[in-house]
Amino acid sequence: MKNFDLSLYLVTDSTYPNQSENDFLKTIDQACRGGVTLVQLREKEKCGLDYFNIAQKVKQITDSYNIPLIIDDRVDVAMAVNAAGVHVGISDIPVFVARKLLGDNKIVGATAKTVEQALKAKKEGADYLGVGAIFPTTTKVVTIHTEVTTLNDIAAKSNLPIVAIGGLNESNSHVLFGSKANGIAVVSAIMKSENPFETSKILKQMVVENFR
Ligand code: TZP
Ligand code: MG
Repeated sequence: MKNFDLSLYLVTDSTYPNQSENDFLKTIDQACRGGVTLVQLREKEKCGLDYFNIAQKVKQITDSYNIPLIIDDRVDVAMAVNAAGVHVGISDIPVFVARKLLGDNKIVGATAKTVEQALKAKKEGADYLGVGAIFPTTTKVVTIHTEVTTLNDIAAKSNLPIVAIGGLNESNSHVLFGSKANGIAVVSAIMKSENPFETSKILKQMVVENFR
């Protein structure tokens, strides 16, 4: 069954300088132990083989914590490692195609920066929407600023679960308290943390106590 919790959604980054593969995997492991509820493997530069290989390793970790693994962009990689689903953006395989390829039992997430994009994603079969960037981000991404009011509008009109993304951390996520976001997606807050276990624990508690 398709069952997922957007409370604390870790999006990975394996491209930091001086980060070995082992460091990368250890960070994900610690984050899972700290309370992350969903993991998205996000690789923008890897070839298919390297994406597949790292996805298999990350899947071993997420499986051991019973946390769903989402693959960014690549439906083929998601299928190849039997991931829980895929996340697609505006320039990726369309939501309806991802849905057709993966079937109804897999999670298809989509990026939406406007109500129009959100309604299209919903119509095509998206299970949740990633909305942002709420704050400026240091993570390599092409994005635009999204107001919390826009996020609320997207949630109200699409009636889909929403995860907020973009520059979020423990000192600024309060802007989302009382919003229609179901949780936060973070890259650097956890991936760059000295203690990903503690950071995840703190973020998780904050979301559980203050989000809907
Ligand atoms: N989409 C919108 S902002 C973003 C993505 C993938 C990056 C978020 O990274 P960080 O480090 O949490 O700001
Ligand atoms: Mg994408």
